[in-house]
Amino acid sequence: EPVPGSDEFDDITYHRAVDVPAVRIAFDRPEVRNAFRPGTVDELYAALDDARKRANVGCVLLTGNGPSEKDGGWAFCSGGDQSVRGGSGYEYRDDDEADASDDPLVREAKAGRLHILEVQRLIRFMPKPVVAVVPGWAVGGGHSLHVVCDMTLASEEHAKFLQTDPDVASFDGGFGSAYLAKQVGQKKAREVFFMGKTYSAEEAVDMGMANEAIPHEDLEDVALEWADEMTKKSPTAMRMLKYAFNMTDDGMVGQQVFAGEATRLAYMTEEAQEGRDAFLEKREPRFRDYPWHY
Ligand code: 1HA
Repeated sequence: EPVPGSDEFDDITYHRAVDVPAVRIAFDRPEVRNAFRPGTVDELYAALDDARKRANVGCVLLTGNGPSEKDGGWAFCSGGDQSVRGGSGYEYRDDDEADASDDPLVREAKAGRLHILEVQRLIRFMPKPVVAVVPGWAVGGGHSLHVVCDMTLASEEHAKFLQTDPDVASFDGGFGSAYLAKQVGQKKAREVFFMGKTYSAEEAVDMGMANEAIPHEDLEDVALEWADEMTKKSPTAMRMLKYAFNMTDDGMVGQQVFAGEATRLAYMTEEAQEGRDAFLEKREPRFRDYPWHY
């Protein structure tokens, strides 16, 4: 069922599963293979952030609606909308208020955006699994999005994985390429970017960048089954595992995110509460009452 308020979205749809504590967020521009413009990215960020904050959501399914009414083609996402790409990024074309502003900084602020990278970070750091459900093309910045998701399920018949970044003079030098190399190995990742070949669902699975190729008509049902399975597990264990998987690749930020969860757990102990109580009661903490565990 639609999440309340989601009818305000133009470029995405946002639904909550009925029997599973999961949500489905979908690009909804099938006529352009679900390319994203700045407004799409804003909406995607808002929906993902909403899902992040909901304690009754344990899994996010990220997908693309389809097929295209024009030609029946399916897509997960074809990356940045090249028709609104300006001198320095992807531009809002309907920001009349900014256009009319006397303040050059306000006019400038509507210029090019590359804020899909903020969406990538949100997916990376949110404490629950995000699954890319790929019903068709995953291309350019859309390919990078599937790479950063925790897992990828792909339509056996229609999924196609392609990196066009250097064809359009763009480059995702972060998760899209370097993290891809962790998944498929350096030689193969360089092939993906340097050769721009198209890979099927089965090839993506063999390479290690997708989890399973699934018959197209079953794709959404299987994605829900995966969400059902994952959301039966311990939320704390799942969160710690996601951050543990991330940590070695994310440097000090990875350590910070993982350690933040450790701190949260530590706050739940009596020992931590004694620290708080001692401060509030203006007395020495009685930490000698607590064991040095081994
Ligand atoms: O790399 C980054 C970034 C890196 C760092 C930081 C930020 C980043 C942000 C974005 C990106 C990028 O995404 S760069 C890469 C941008 N994307 C592309 O280069 C993909 C362009 N599209 C295609 O190569 C092909 O359209 C396709 C392989 C996805 C599908 O081919 P197909 O099935 O033959 O369909 P096609 O006829 O080409 O497309 C259907 C319609 O969708 C066309 O419109 P129509 O002629 O019907 O009016 C087509 O123009 C439109 N379309 C497809 N993709 C895009 C698009 N329109 C705008 N932007 C698109 N990305």
